Amino acid sequence: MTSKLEALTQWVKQVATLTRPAKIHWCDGSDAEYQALVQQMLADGSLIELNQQTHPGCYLHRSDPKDVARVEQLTLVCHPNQDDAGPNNHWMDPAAAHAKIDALFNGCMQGRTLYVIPYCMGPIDSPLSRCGVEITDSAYVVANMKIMTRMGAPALARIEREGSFVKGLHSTGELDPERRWIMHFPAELSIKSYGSGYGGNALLGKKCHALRIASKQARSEGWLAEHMLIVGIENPQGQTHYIAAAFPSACGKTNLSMLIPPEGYRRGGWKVWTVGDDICWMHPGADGRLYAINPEAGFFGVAPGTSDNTNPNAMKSISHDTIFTNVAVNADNQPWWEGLPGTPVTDWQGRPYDPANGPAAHPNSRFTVSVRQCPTWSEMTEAAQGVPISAIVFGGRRPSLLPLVMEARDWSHGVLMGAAMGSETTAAATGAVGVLRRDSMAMKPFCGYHYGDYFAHWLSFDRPSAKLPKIFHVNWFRKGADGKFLWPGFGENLRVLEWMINRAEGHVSGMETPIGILPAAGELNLEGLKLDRARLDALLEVDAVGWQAELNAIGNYLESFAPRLPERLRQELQRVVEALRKADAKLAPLAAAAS
Ligand code: OXD
Ligand code: MN
Repeated sequence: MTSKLEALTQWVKQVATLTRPAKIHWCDGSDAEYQALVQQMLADGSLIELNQQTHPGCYLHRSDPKDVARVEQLTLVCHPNQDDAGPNNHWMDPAAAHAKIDALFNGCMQGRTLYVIPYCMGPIDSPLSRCGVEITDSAYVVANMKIMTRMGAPALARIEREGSFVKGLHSTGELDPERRWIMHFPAELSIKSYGSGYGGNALLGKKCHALRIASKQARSEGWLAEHMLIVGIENPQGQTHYIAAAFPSACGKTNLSMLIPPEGYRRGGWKVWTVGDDICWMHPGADGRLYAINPEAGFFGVAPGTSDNTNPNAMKSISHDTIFTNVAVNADNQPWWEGLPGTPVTDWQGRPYDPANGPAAHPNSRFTVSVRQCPTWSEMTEAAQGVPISAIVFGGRRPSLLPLVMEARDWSHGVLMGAAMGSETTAAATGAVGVLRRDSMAMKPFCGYHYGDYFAHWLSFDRPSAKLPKIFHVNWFRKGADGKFLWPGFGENLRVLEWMINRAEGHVSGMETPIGILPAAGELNLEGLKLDRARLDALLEVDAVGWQAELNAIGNYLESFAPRLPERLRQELQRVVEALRKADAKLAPLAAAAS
């Protein structure tokens, strides 16, 4: 088959000449095609059938044990000019990069099928959506792309109409970590990925296209491509506010996007609507507000820790028609991971479970499932114009210092809060876990260009005609002296989101502090929550001495983006430093008590 679009046909031919596949398959995205691929993978062992009585349509894929997470050191952004990549990216000269990776692609698909996957990121008829074509030799990638994107015939029709698309070339190669690269060429709107079958490295629509390439496109076209969930909060009056929230990988974006309101809120008529759990594209609308779409059609969620206690909606979503990767199984051949009741019998590598080998499920094991299977799925995920955003939230895992919630005084301060974000590392990327690292806007692994230019782009949205959302910073992970989390998290986070909405609507006034606006006494609804005064004080404490050190560290970090660090951000930091200096050396705990 060929395409009406000559550029696409030519590119597929060129790739086939280089990679020499046995067969070429153009994906139509149909259910029949998906089922045929599943049967083929069951036959060749790349998928294992799970218990079809308890989990109909669910399968397990075990990856190569050395191919289980994103690999940041092998992920390159190849701008013609190295300075444009910034210190936040690994860079290689585009010509050298092409030569290096094309040598690996040479003949790599011999005996394999080359799949052509046309896909659309975002609702198929939305002007905010963007299309791409991924070429891969992995049936597992095709099956995942079918769930994660709008893939197949309708996407191809749009690509042929528009004439432009992001080109992504992927081969699992030999899965040899020594022969692995994930390369981005933003100026050419292209991606080349070799040697990994792992989600973020191989499902090119996700991190590679929807974040690294799209962030660069967004900068030139005046929008934002962000590592954010999108959640709708409907109040008892039937009004829905949409919130976009950025957290680093494996910090609970999926849980927050589909949270279950606490009992009292549920009874009162509050509802939560899930639009997306990982990526958000935001465009200024004609009315000056920011409108967001979720470019994805599925969740590629972290399995461990997901349970009926932490995320019942995710559990319902993945009870059927789900691909699991690197989870364990129990005696009844059901998927199992740490945090679920029961015991595993076979670990993620297919060995009889032995605690001496570590966790039964890989800490970065995943589920791939359509967003439509989520009980809180919002019809607005299909809205061509997107949803208006009332609040932007930044957050990370911070065991100390950062309060439960604080609001930026204005947009510049909010951009500073995002730029200053830090979090303890997780298993979503290779490397040490639990180390504090700065991760501006949770985009450290995903911003396709220089962070200094990216901060300037964020600041540029602050125009006279703009009606921008308020910006907040949250920390669900603050710990007490006993080393335990102070805040219960999960569904209770709605209490904090309600405060944000009340702030956005002007119903509460908050309390100014040097670091931002915190909830004033009585403004957080704590009804029905067992949280004593001392814990609340600890959650909202502003430790001036600790903050001085923090602001110092933020300043040093931001200066690593000089000379491209916007002066406005430097001034904003200076303003906070001054405000803190004027405040008492050790502020009395700024408590907001429940009324
Ligand atoms: C993800 C990640 O897979 O951020 O979403 O690593
Ligand atoms: Mn992510």
